[in-house]
Amino acid sequence: MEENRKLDKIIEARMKLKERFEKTIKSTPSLADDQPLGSGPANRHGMPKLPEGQFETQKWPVLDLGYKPDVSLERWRLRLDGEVENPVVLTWADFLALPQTTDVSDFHCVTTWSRMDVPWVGVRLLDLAALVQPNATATHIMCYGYDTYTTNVSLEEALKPDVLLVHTADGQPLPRDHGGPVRMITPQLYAWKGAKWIKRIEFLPQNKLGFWEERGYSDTAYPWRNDRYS
Ligand SMILES: Nc1nc2c(c(=O)[nH]1)N[C@H]1C(S)=C(S)[C@@H](COP(=O)(O)O)O[C@H]1N2
Ligand SMILES: [Mo]
Repeated sequence: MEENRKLDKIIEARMKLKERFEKTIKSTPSLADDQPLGSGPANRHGMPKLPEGQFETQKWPVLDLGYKPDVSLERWRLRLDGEVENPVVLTWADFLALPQTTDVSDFHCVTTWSRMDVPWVGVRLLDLAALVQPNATATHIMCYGYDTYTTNVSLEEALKPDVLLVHTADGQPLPRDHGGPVRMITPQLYAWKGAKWIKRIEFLPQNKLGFWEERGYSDTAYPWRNDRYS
């Protein structure tokens, strides 16, 4: 069946990508730091649940550039391009037809609040990358929001299984305030690395700074290193 072959191809491409980045992923700070900064029991990656300088909140504050784009599902598109074999533009139906991942993870904002154990549903960045097949020359991604926001992420961080493009949070469609219809989440990095209202992911042959990274935020953004500003 056509659908099965498509899925097999995604899985095969995903395994290849995983292999290519396995070593660098394993040595990234959020997995390999032997002296991570923070407190509380270990999270599922062995890091203290509450990173240094953070406090837990039950609320979910809203932070953005002040402009919240209103993107209908009919108009919504996600472009994946740049250093890839197979650039695509996905419609909402295309996006929902990709393998869906359910996960629970923590959300650490650089302004010091952490929202714990958020249930999410969405598509792994890894599965999107498997679909477009990054060239061997690709090292980073630049994510673009419908509001003109940009943020860059290295591929060894972006391809971790926790990194999702989510359309559902707390069992509800992702609210527009928080980046709905779809935003990215990066549980192992400060939350500004996850673009709300995401519309494009460009694979890059070298690093390039995004909106906040250009304005003095850390390029790497590791919560357990208190790595906030550069
Ligand atoms: N498109 C877009 N994404 C964005 C931002 C933004 O201004 N525009 N702000 C970032 C910052 S600084 C933070 S802390 C988080 C906040 O997400 P929240 O409003 O859902 O809490 O989104 C990040 N993603
Ligand atoms: Mo932020």
